[in-house]
Amino acid sequence: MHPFSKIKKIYSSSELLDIVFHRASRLPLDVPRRATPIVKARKREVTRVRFISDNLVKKLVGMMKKFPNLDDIHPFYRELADVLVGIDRLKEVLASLEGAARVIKKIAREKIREINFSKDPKFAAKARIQAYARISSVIKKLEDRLNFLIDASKTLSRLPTVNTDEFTIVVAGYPNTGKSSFVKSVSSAKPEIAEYPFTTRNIILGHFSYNNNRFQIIDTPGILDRPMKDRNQIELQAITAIRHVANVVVFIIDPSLSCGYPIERQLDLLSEIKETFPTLPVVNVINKVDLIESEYLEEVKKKVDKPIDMVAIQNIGVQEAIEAAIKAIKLQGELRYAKEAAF
Ligand SMILES: Nc1nc2c(ncn2[C@@H]2O[C@H](COP(=O)(O)OP(=O)(O)O)[C@@H](O)[C@H]2O)c(=O)[nH]1
Ligand SMILES: [Mg+2]
Repeated sequence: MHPFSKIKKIYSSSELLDIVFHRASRLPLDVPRRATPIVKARKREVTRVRFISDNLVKKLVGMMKKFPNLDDIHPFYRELADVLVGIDRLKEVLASLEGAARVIKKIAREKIREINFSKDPKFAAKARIQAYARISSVIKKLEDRLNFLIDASKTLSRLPTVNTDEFTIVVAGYPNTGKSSFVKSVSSAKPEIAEYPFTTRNIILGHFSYNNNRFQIIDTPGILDRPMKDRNQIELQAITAIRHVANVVVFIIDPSLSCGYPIERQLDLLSEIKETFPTLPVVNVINKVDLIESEYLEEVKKKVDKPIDMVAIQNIGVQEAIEAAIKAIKLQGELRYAKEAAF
């Protein structure tokens, strides 16, 4: 579950009007048979106006209430929502639903009073028609905003469920270096596959426990596997969002060249990732060591800070990599704690 997973169906202006007015036209009216024509008319028209008003207000407020309070959601989701649909616009639109509900209530109140004071069935009907017209125009004015909300709700409800309470390990490295193999080998259950709106490829989320702590490991294809200069603004913001959940980055290097990227380019990406996440520890892992000569491995290891050897597909070095990541998270936490305590 994530902050936008409860969003209900958003109705367009015309859907709202169609549903509510259609139902109003079929309302059962239990007016005493012997009542005078004006008493019958008042009762009939008041019932209709009240029905229209109550139902539209209920639908508008209902749609709005299913959205989370945008000031309370986790920064990861706020950042994503901001890139995807714009937080300010979303706030404005949600507030306008509430505003419209208030206006509709006011119109209904006024017109119901007019109906109750009318002396002639014709005037009662006229007041009801005026109420319908004014209420419809309030709903029609919401058209663009509701259409925006329909698109926004589709996009936001599909966001991946990232558990913002678990410690989070983010896996980075060029394509085919073994990131997914690593995530699979670490996770207790089958990793979840979720859409991430910035790439055509899905992100992969694994979970595991270590010393009674819950950890989550995220593989983000298309996000942290390419030089920053090749990215557009939206992708950069997608990276920023990741920063809000990440506690440590595990960077995977494939020295065997079977991934298709020369080692120098992989090391450049590593530097870039360190610059992008200046406050995060980065654990360096050299994967596919089964495919290379030991002399070459030693040469590569000289270029990398505290490298860990791994053969992800044989589960060799995976535990060491995870322990290094957890140790880095712990150290980071202690440093932060020490810094806070110093003040
Ligand atoms: N020989 C060898 N192959 C590996 C190792 N790790 C991954 N592979 C293979 O490398 C390819 C790419 O791995 P994958 O995990 O999909 O890489 P990703 O694109 O970074 O997620 C796959 O064919 C894996 O089976 C390893 O340690 N040794
Ligand atoms: Mg992969």
